[in-house]
Amino acid sequence: MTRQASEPRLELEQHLHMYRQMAKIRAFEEQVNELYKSAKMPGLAHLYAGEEAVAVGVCEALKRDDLITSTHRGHGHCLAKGASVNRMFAELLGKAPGYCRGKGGSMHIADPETGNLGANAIVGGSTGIATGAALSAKMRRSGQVAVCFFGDGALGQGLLYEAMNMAALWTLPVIYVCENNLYGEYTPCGDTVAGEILARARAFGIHAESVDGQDVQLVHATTKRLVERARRGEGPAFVECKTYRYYGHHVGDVNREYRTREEEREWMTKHDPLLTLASRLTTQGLADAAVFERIQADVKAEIDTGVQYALAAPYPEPGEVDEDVYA
Ligand SMILES: Cc1ncc(C[n+]2csc(CCOP(=O)(O)OP(=O)(O)O)c2C)c(N)n1
Ligand SMILES: [Mg+2]
Repeated sequence: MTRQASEPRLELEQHLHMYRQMAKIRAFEEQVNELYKSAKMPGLAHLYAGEEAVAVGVCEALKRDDLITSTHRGHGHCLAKGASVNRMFAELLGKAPGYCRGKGGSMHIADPETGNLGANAIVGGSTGIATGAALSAKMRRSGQVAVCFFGDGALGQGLLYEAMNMAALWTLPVIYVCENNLYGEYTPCGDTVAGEILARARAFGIHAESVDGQDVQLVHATTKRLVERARRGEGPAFVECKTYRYYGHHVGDVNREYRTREEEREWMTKHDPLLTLASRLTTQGLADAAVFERIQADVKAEIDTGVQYALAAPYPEPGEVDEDVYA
Protein backbone atom coordinates (compact mmCIF):
# COMPACT_ATOMS: atom_id res chain seq x y z
CA MET A 1 0.00 0.00 0.00
CA THR A 2 1.34 3.45 -0.81
CA ARG A 3 1.81 5.97 1.94
CA GLN A 4 -0.89 8.25 0.52
CA ALA A 5 -3.42 5.42 0.35
CA SER A 6 -2.83 4.23 3.92
CA GLU A 7 -3.01 7.62 5.65
CA PRO A 8 -6.76 8.33 5.43
CA ARG A 9 -7.41 4.76 6.64
CA LEU A 10 -5.10 5.28 9.63
CA GLU A 11 -6.77 8.57 10.34
CA LEU A 12 -10.22 6.95 10.27
CA GLU A 13 -9.05 4.25 12.66
CA GLN A 14 -7.76 6.90 15.02
CA HIS A 15 -11.02 8.84 14.83
CA LEU A 16 -13.05 5.72 15.55
CA HIS A 17 -10.70 4.97 18.43
CA MET A 18 -11.35 8.45 19.80
CA TYR A 19 -15.10 7.87 19.45
CA ARG A 20 -14.72 4.61 21.40
CA GLN A 21 -12.72 6.32 24.15
CA MET A 22 -15.34 9.07 24.47
CA ALA A 23 -18.16 6.51 24.52
CA LYS A 24 -16.33 4.59 27.25
CA ILE A 25 -16.01 7.69 29.43
CA ARG A 26 -19.68 8.59 28.88
CA ALA A 27 -20.85 5.07 29.79
CA PHE A 28 -18.50 4.94 32.77
CA GLU A 29 -19.87 8.20 34.16
CA GLU A 30 -23.50 7.17 33.60
CA GLN A 31 -22.76 3.99 35.53
CA VAL A 32 -21.10 5.94 38.35
CA ASN A 33 -24.25 8.04 38.66
CA GLU A 34 -26.30 4.84 38.95
CA LEU A 35 -23.95 3.48 41.62
CA TYR A 36 -24.41 6.71 43.57
CA LYS A 37 -28.20 6.72 43.23
CA SER A 38 -28.47 3.09 44.33
CA ALA A 39 -26.20 3.82 47.34
CA LYS A 40 -23.59 1.29 46.19
CA MET A 41 -20.84 3.93 45.97
CA PRO A 42 -19.66 5.71 49.12
CA GLY A 43 -19.24 9.49 48.89
CA LEU A 44 -19.63 11.73 45.86
CA ALA A 45 -18.12 11.99 42.39
CA HIS A 46 -17.76 14.83 39.88
CA LEU A 47 -18.83 13.48 36.52
CA TYR A 48 -17.01 14.28 33.27
CA ALA A 49 -19.90 13.48 30.87
CA GLY A 50 -20.11 16.17 28.19
CA GLU A 51 -16.39 17.03 28.37
CA GLU A 52 -15.05 13.79 26.84
CA ALA A 53 -13.54 15.40 23.73
CA VAL A 54 -11.06 17.35 25.84
CA ALA A 55 -9.51 14.40 27.69
CA VAL A 56 -9.59 12.13 24.63
CA GLY A 57 -8.36 14.71 22.10
CA VAL A 58 -5.47 15.68 24.39
CA CYS A 59 -4.44 12.20 25.57
CA GLU A 60 -4.57 10.83 22.04
CA ALA A 61 -1.82 13.34 21.20
CA LEU A 62 0.42 11.94 23.96
CA LYS A 63 2.72 8.94 24.24
CA ARG A 64 2.14 6.41 26.99
CA ASP A 65 5.06 7.72 29.07
CA ASP A 66 4.05 11.37 28.70
CA LEU A 67 2.61 12.66 31.95
CA ILE A 68 -0.72 14.14 32.98
CA THR A 69 -2.07 15.69 36.14
CA SER A 70 -5.79 15.72 36.72
CA THR A 71 -8.51 17.33 38.82
CA HIS A 72 -11.46 16.51 41.08
CA ARG A 73 -13.36 15.78 37.81
CA GLY A 74 -10.74 13.26 36.76
CA HIS A 75 -12.34 9.98 35.60
CA GLY A 76 -12.20 11.04 31.94
CA HIS A 77 -8.53 11.98 32.12
CA CYS A 78 -7.63 8.65 33.75
CA LEU A 79 -9.56 6.55 31.21
CA ALA A 80 -8.31 8.56 28.24
CA LYS A 81 -4.70 8.02 29.37
CA GLY A 82 -5.34 4.27 29.53
CA ALA A 83 -6.54 3.38 33.03
CA SER A 84 -8.38 0.10 33.55
CA VAL A 85 -12.17 0.32 33.88
CA ASN A 86 -12.17 -2.55 36.39
CA ARG A 87 -9.64 -0.92 38.72
CA MET A 88 -11.35 2.48 38.44
CA PHE A 89 -14.73 1.05 39.47
CA ALA A 90 -13.03 -0.91 42.25
CA GLU A 91 -11.47 2.29 43.60
CA LEU A 92 -14.79 4.13 43.52
CA LEU A 93 -16.43 1.32 45.48
CA GLY A 94 -13.63 1.22 48.07
CA LYS A 95 -12.47 -2.25 47.00
CA ALA A 96 -8.98 -3.76 47.36
CA PRO A 97 -8.07 -4.05 43.63
CA GLY A 98 -8.68 -0.30 43.16
CA TYR A 99 -5.90 2.05 42.11
CA CYS A 100 -5.35 3.16 45.72
CA ARG A 101 -6.44 -0.16 47.23
CA GLY A 102 -9.86 1.39 47.70
CA LYS A 103 -8.59 4.03 50.13
CA GLY A 104 -8.43 7.06 47.85
CA GLY A 105 -11.70 7.15 45.94
CA SER A 106 -12.76 9.26 42.99
CA MET A 107 -10.49 12.26 43.55
CA HIS A 108 -7.20 10.43 44.15
CA ILE A 109 -6.87 8.01 41.26
CA ALA A 110 -3.29 7.85 39.99
CA ASP A 111 -1.74 5.36 37.59
CA PRO A 112 2.04 5.59 37.13
CA GLU A 113 1.94 2.86 34.46
CA THR A 114 0.04 5.14 32.11
CA GLY A 115 1.83 8.35 33.11
CA ASN A 116 -1.05 9.60 35.22
CA LEU A 117 0.37 11.48 38.20
CA GLY A 118 -3.04 11.69 39.75
CA ALA A 119 -6.35 13.39 40.22
CA ASN A 120 -6.30 16.21 42.75
CA ALA A 121 -8.98 17.45 45.13
CA ILE A 122 -7.24 20.81 45.52
CA VAL A 123 -8.42 23.21 42.81
CA GLY A 124 -5.27 24.32 40.94
CA GLY A 125 -3.11 21.86 42.89
CA SER A 126 -2.18 19.92 39.79
CA THR A 127 -0.55 22.96 38.15
CA GLY A 128 2.52 22.81 40.38
CA ILE A 129 2.83 19.05 40.02
CA ALA A 130 2.68 19.12 36.20
CA THR A 131 5.19 21.95 36.03
CA GLY A 132 7.54 20.09 38.38
CA ALA A 133 7.14 16.94 36.27
CA ALA A 134 8.05 18.94 33.16
CA LEU A 135 11.14 20.32 34.93
CA SER A 136 12.12 16.78 35.87
CA ALA A 137 11.59 15.58 32.27
CA LYS A 138 13.77 18.40 30.98
CA MET A 139 16.56 17.76 33.52
CA ARG A 140 16.52 14.03 32.76
CA ARG A 141 16.32 14.77 28.99
CA SER A 142 13.62 12.11 28.85
CA GLY A 143 11.71 13.71 25.97
CA GLN A 144 8.47 13.50 27.97
CA VAL A 145 5.81 16.21 27.87
CA ALA A 146 3.54 16.97 30.83
CA VAL A 147 -0.10 18.00 30.43
CA CYS A 148 -1.88 19.84 33.20
CA PHE A 149 -5.68 19.61 33.15
CA PHE A 150 -7.53 22.17 35.26
CA GLY A 151 -10.91 23.90 35.34
CA ASP A 152 -11.83 27.55 34.92
CA GLY A 153 -12.05 27.67 38.73
CA ALA A 154 -8.28 27.17 38.94
CA LEU A 155 -7.81 30.50 37.13
CA GLY A 156 -8.40 32.03 40.57
CA GLN A 157 -5.53 30.12 42.19
CA GLY A 158 -2.15 31.86 42.54
CA LEU A 159 -0.19 28.63 42.11
CA LEU A 160 -1.12 28.51 38.42
CA TYR A 161 0.62 31.85 37.83
CA GLU A 162 3.71 30.95 39.85
CA ALA A 163 3.93 27.69 37.87
CA MET A 164 3.42 29.34 34.46
CA ASN A 165 6.08 31.93 35.30
CA MET A 166 8.68 29.25 36.01
CA ALA A 167 7.59 27.16 33.01
CA ALA A 168 8.13 30.13 30.72
CA LEU A 169 11.46 31.14 32.28
CA TRP A 170 12.79 27.59 32.07
CA THR A 171 11.16 26.71 28.69
CA LEU A 172 9.52 23.63 30.18
CA PRO A 173 7.67 20.99 28.12
CA VAL A 174 4.27 21.51 29.74
CA ILE A 175 0.83 22.14 28.22
CA TYR A 176 -1.75 23.87 30.43
CA VAL A 177 -5.21 22.65 29.40
CA CYS A 178 -7.95 24.84 30.86
CA GLU A 179 -11.33 23.08 30.74
CA ASN A 180 -13.67 26.05 30.68
CA ASN A 181 -17.07 24.47 31.35
CA LEU A 182 -18.63 27.88 32.19
CA TYR A 183 -19.07 27.16 35.92
CA GLY A 184 -16.97 26.65 39.03
CA GLU A 185 -19.29 24.78 41.40
CA TYR A 186 -22.48 26.91 41.24
CA THR A 187 -20.98 30.18 39.99
CA PRO A 188 -20.72 31.26 36.36
CA CYS A 189 -17.13 31.70 35.23
CA GLY A 190 -17.89 35.29 34.16
CA ASP A 191 -18.55 36.24 37.81
CA THR A 192 -15.12 35.11 38.95
CA VAL A 193 -12.70 35.58 36.04
CA ALA A 194 -11.75 39.15 35.09
CA GLY A 195 -10.31 40.08 31.71
CA GLU A 196 -9.34 37.67 28.96
CA ILE A 197 -8.29 34.17 29.87
CA LEU A 198 -5.62 33.79 27.16
CA ALA A 199 -4.08 37.14 28.14
CA ARG A 200 -3.16 35.63 31.49
CA ALA A 201 -0.87 33.04 29.87
CA ARG A 202 0.40 35.49 27.26
CA ALA A 203 1.52 37.82 30.06
CA PHE A 204 4.24 35.24 30.76
CA GLY A 205 5.13 34.93 27.08
CA ILE A 206 3.33 31.57 26.88
CA HIS A 207 1.76 30.63 23.56
CA ALA A 208 -2.03 30.48 24.11
CA GLU A 209 -4.99 29.32 22.03
CA SER A 210 -8.70 28.76 22.54
CA VAL A 211 -10.57 25.85 20.91
CA ASP A 212 -14.03 24.30 20.73
CA GLY A 213 -13.62 21.62 23.39
CA GLN A 214 -16.56 19.62 21.99
CA ASP A 215 -14.71 18.91 18.73
CA VAL A 216 -12.36 16.02 19.45
CA GLN A 217 -10.61 16.28 16.09
CA LEU A 218 -9.83 19.94 16.69
CA VAL A 219 -8.68 19.37 20.27
CA HIS A 220 -6.49 16.52 19.06
CA ALA A 221 -4.92 18.43 16.15
CA THR A 222 -4.26 21.49 18.30
CA THR A 223 -2.72 19.54 21.16
CA LYS A 224 -0.63 17.40 18.81
CA ARG A 225 0.92 20.53 17.35
CA LEU A 226 1.61 22.02 20.79
CA VAL A 227 3.00 18.75 22.18
CA GLU A 228 5.41 18.44 19.22
CA ARG A 229 6.45 22.03 19.80
CA ALA A 230 7.10 21.35 23.49
CA ARG A 231 9.00 18.15 22.65
CA ARG A 232 11.25 20.14 20.30
CA GLY A 233 12.21 22.30 23.28
CA GLU A 234 10.10 25.33 22.31
CA GLY A 235 8.43 25.60 25.70
CA PRO A 236 5.03 25.66 27.34
CA ALA A 237 1.63 26.34 25.82
CA PHE A 238 -1.84 27.09 27.14
CA VAL A 239 -5.09 25.84 25.58
CA GLU A 240 -8.52 26.93 26.67
CA CYS A 241 -11.09 24.25 25.73
CA LYS A 242 -14.66 25.53 25.78
CA THR A 243 -16.80 22.72 27.10
CA TYR A 244 -19.80 21.81 29.28
CA ARG A 245 -20.55 19.30 32.02
CA TYR A 246 -23.86 17.51 31.54
CA TYR A 247 -24.44 16.60 35.20
CA GLY A 248 -24.36 18.89 38.22
CA HIS A 249 -21.14 19.92 39.92
CA HIS A 250 -21.20 16.51 41.63
CA VAL A 251 -23.68 13.62 41.56
CA GLY A 252 -25.71 15.11 44.43
CA ASP A 253 -26.21 18.46 42.64
CA VAL A 254 -29.49 17.54 40.97
CA ASN A 255 -31.42 20.84 40.96
CA ARG A 256 -28.80 22.94 39.13
CA GLU A 257 -30.63 26.21 39.81
CA TYR A 258 -27.66 28.26 38.63
CA ARG A 259 -28.26 27.31 34.98
CA THR A 260 -31.24 26.66 32.74
CA ARG A 261 -32.55 23.42 31.25
CA GLU A 262 -32.56 25.18 27.85
CA GLU A 263 -28.84 25.85 28.09
CA GLU A 264 -28.22 22.19 28.97
CA ARG A 265 -30.39 20.96 26.08
CA GLU A 266 -28.58 23.24 23.65
CA TRP A 267 -25.16 21.81 24.60
CA MET A 268 -26.41 18.21 24.67
CA THR A 269 -28.08 18.36 21.29
CA LYS A 270 -26.01 20.84 19.29
CA HIS A 271 -22.53 20.44 20.81
CA ASP A 272 -22.34 16.86 21.99
CA PRO A 273 -18.83 15.53 21.27
CA LEU A 274 -19.99 12.00 20.34
CA LEU A 275 -22.83 13.16 18.08
CA THR A 276 -20.55 15.75 16.46
CA LEU A 277 -17.86 13.22 15.53
CA ALA A 278 -20.34 10.53 14.43
CA SER A 279 -22.29 12.89 12.21
CA ARG A 280 -19.12 14.31 10.64
CA LEU A 281 -17.71 10.87 9.79
CA THR A 282 -21.11 9.77 8.49
CA THR A 283 -21.52 12.86 6.31
CA GLN A 284 -18.04 12.27 4.89
CA GLY A 285 -19.10 8.71 4.01
CA LEU A 286 -16.36 7.23 6.22
CA ALA A 287 -18.65 5.37 8.64
CA ASP A 288 -22.32 4.57 9.13
CA ALA A 289 -24.72 4.10 12.04
CA ALA A 290 -23.88 0.39 12.34
CA VAL A 291 -20.23 1.23 13.08
CA PHE A 292 -21.16 3.46 16.00
CA GLU A 293 -23.77 1.01 17.30
CA ARG A 294 -21.14 -1.73 17.37
CA ILE A 295 -18.71 0.48 19.29
CA GLN A 296 -21.45 1.43 21.76
CA ALA A 297 -22.29 -2.26 22.31
CA ASP A 298 -18.60 -3.14 22.92
CA VAL A 299 -18.28 -0.27 25.37
CA LYS A 300 -21.43 -1.26 27.24
CA ALA A 301 -20.08 -4.80 27.63
CA GLU A 302 -16.75 -3.48 28.97
CA ILE A 303 -18.52 -1.21 31.48
CA ASP A 304 -20.94 -3.96 32.60
CA THR A 305 -18.03 -6.36 33.14
CA GLY A 306 -16.11 -3.68 35.06
CA VAL A 307 -18.91 -2.85 37.42
CA GLN A 308 -19.66 -6.53 38.12
CA TYR A 309 -15.96 -7.09 38.80
CA ALA A 310 -15.88 -4.20 41.28
CA LEU A 311 -19.11 -5.18 43.03
CA ALA A 312 -17.79 -8.71 43.56
CA ALA A 313 -14.27 -7.62 44.61
CA PRO A 314 -13.25 -7.77 48.29
CA TYR A 315 -12.80 -4.76 50.56
CA PRO A 316 -9.27 -4.23 51.91
CA GLU A 317 -8.53 -6.19 55.10
CA PRO A 318 -9.34 -4.10 58.22
CA GLY A 319 -5.79 -4.74 59.47
CA GLU A 320 -4.28 -2.77 56.56
CA VAL A 321 -6.29 0.38 57.28
CA ASP A 322 -3.19 2.52 57.84
CA GLU A 323 -1.06 1.00 55.07
CA ASP A 324 -0.37 3.13 51.94
CA VAL A 325 -1.92 6.18 53.64
CA TYR A 326 0.32 9.22 53.61
CA ALA A 327 -1.77 12.06 54.96
C1 LIG B 1 -8.26 25.20 46.83
C2 LIG B 1 -9.69 24.76 46.76
N1 LIG B 1 -10.66 25.67 46.95
C3 LIG B 1 -11.97 25.29 46.88
C4 LIG B 1 -12.29 23.98 46.66
C5 LIG B 1 -13.75 23.55 46.57
N2 LIG B 1 -14.07 23.25 45.17
C6 LIG B 1 -14.10 21.99 44.70
S1 LIG B 1 -14.44 21.93 43.07
C7 LIG B 1 -14.58 23.59 42.97
C8 LIG B 1 -14.93 24.27 41.68
C9 LIG B 1 -13.92 24.01 40.65
O1 LIG B 1 -14.34 24.59 39.46
P1 LIG B 1 -13.53 24.37 38.14
O2 LIG B 1 -12.08 24.51 38.41
O3 LIG B 1 -14.13 25.26 37.12
O4 LIG B 1 -13.78 22.84 37.80
P2 LIG B 1 -15.15 22.12 37.38
O5 LIG B 1 -15.75 21.61 38.65
O6 LIG B 1 -16.02 23.11 36.71
O7 LIG B 1 -14.72 21.01 36.49
C10 LIG B 1 -14.35 24.19 44.21
C11 LIG B 1 -14.40 25.64 44.47
C12 LIG B 1 -11.23 23.05 46.50
N3 LIG B 1 -11.47 21.77 46.26
N4 LIG B 1 -9.94 23.47 46.53
MG1 LIG C 1 -15.52 24.85 35.70
